[in-house]
Order: sequence, then C-alpha cells, then structure tokens
Amino acid sequence: MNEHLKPVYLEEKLDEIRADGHQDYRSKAIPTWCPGCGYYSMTEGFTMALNRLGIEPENTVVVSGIGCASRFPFFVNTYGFHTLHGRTLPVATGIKQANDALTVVAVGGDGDAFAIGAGHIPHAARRNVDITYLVFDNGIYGLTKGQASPTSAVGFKTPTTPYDNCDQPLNPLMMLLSYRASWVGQAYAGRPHHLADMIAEAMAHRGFSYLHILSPCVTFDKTDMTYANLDVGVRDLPGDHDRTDLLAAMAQVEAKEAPALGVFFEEGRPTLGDAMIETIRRAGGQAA
Ligand SMILES: Cc1ncc(C[n+]2csc(CCOP(=O)(O)OP(=O)(O)O)c2C)c(N)n1
Ligand SMILES: [Mg+2]
Repeated sequence: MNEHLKPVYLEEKLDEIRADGHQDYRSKAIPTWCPGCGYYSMTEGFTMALNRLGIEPENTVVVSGIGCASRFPFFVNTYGFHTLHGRTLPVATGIKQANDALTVVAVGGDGDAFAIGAGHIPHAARRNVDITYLVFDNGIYGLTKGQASPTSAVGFKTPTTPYDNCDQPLNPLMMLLSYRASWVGQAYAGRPHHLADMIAEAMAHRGFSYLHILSPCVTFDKTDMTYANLDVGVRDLPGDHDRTDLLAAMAQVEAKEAPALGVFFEEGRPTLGDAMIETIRRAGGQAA
C-alpha cells in the first residue's frame, strides 16, 4: 500500500482534535488528503452537522465508492462501507431498506458519481431513497493522478486530455433536478460554515437529498477549479428564490451568472421505504 494513503493513528493528535467538541464523530485515522485539499471541509462539515442534529454515530452509516473523496468513511467514527467504484448508491439504498432507523450518508467524488456510477443516480432520485448523497466535485480524478472527469471543463488540460478536453461537462444539478431529487443544493469547500449548514439541512430532509460540493484539487488542478477562481466565481442564490419551484431551480442552474450556492429545490413526497411498506400492506403482510 502506498505509504501516503495509509491512515495514521496518533492518539495525541486525536485528543487535540477532540478538544474542539467533535469528539463523538472523529475516528482515530488522520485524513490522508493533500494539504489544502477541499475535502478537509468534509470532516468539519459532517461532524458539525451530526453534532447539530444530535445523530448518534452508532446509528449512522457512511457509504463511499473509490477515490480521494471516497476515503471519507475512515475518518469518521460511524459505521462505514468503502464499496466498489461507482456502487455507492445501490449499497446505501440496500442498507437503508434493511434498517430504516439508520441515518445513511453516501459520499463520493465526481468520477465515482457521474462516470462509472452515473447510472444509479436517476433511480435513487426518482425512488426518493431516504439517504443523503454528498458529491465532492473537483472536476478531476484525483486519486488516479488528475485525469479528466465528466465535470471537467472544455479546454482543461490533463494527462488524458493533453491537447485540451473537448468533451462538454455534464451538469450535475440539472441532472438531479431532472430526475426530481427531492432536495438539491450546492456548497463550496472554501465556505466551510455554509457547507456545514447545508450538510445539516440535507441530512434533516426526509427523502433523497443531493448536495453538490465544489472542492478544489490543489495538486492536479492549478488552472480551473482553484480556490482563487471559485472564491470570486460563486454567488449565493437570490434571497427570493422559491425552492419549491422546480422550474425556478432549473433556471438558477442555467443562469449565465456564476454557480450559485444554497438550496435549489425541496419537496416532500413518499420515500422508497414508504412505498415498500405500502406494497407489503397491499400484499397482506406485516412491515417490520
Ligand atoms: C472499476 C474501476 N475502474 C477504475 C478504477 C480507477 N479509479 C480509481 S478512483 C477513480 C476516479 C476517482 O475520481 P473521483 O470519483 O472524482 O474522486 P477523487 O479522487 O477526485 O476524489 C478511478 C477511475 C477503479 N478503482 N475501479
Ligand atoms: Mg474528483
């Protein structure tokens, strides 16, 4: 195993971290991400959100695929499942259906979510599986050293696109809205307090909540999704944005202005768990 990727267990470091009041949710593993990686805001945001919502670690499962973002389950003191590349959502769905009392959070990168795993997104969204999906988008395959991903911009130069990327990026927010995910939001790793608020809100939603997090890869992207560019390149959703209006949400995604942060869309509707209980009732059985 690459020494750099090996979790480091340091009790004294952990005591230092626990002094900030997040003692219940940190694991003993020190994150292995590069210094400056946007993913550090994930541990902060997630532990703050769990603290705020009072969710017990023993009732929480974090599921991930493969990639730098997908290392996340190692760094929190919940149950964790580091699955196959792109298979985060089916595994998370199975866990939630097996035990509805659990809080299930799926985590991954743009490659895990929108390349190899993209086929699962429409179904989790349309079935309204009661889980939260946090996708950390750095526009790159970070773990495998910086190849282009489905969210890389046209013109982006990487080892797999040495003459510039010519593929149009897909639009994650529009995709999720199109399949009517029942909660859709966007945050930026460079605004960690807002990110923590958004994670807490996504987790408090009953149904499939999707949070897209713009997150710079400081090692393999020096030109595109950098902190310098994103700091001035994002905006807040307008104060009068109606989050119950699907078309207004789509209009905000398509707006010519900078990418917006906030909650684009939210609606309450039956979850997959509700549908299964109803199916069991119609079949004359008894739901557990
Ligand atoms: C089946 C399979 N195909 C390809 C790979 C190689 N691989 C590992 S991680 C990864 C992409 C990760 O990118 P992303 O999900 O954006 O995560 P990041 O590292 O950027 O956080 C790829 C292609 C793999 N592990 N398994
Ligand atoms: Mg990535």
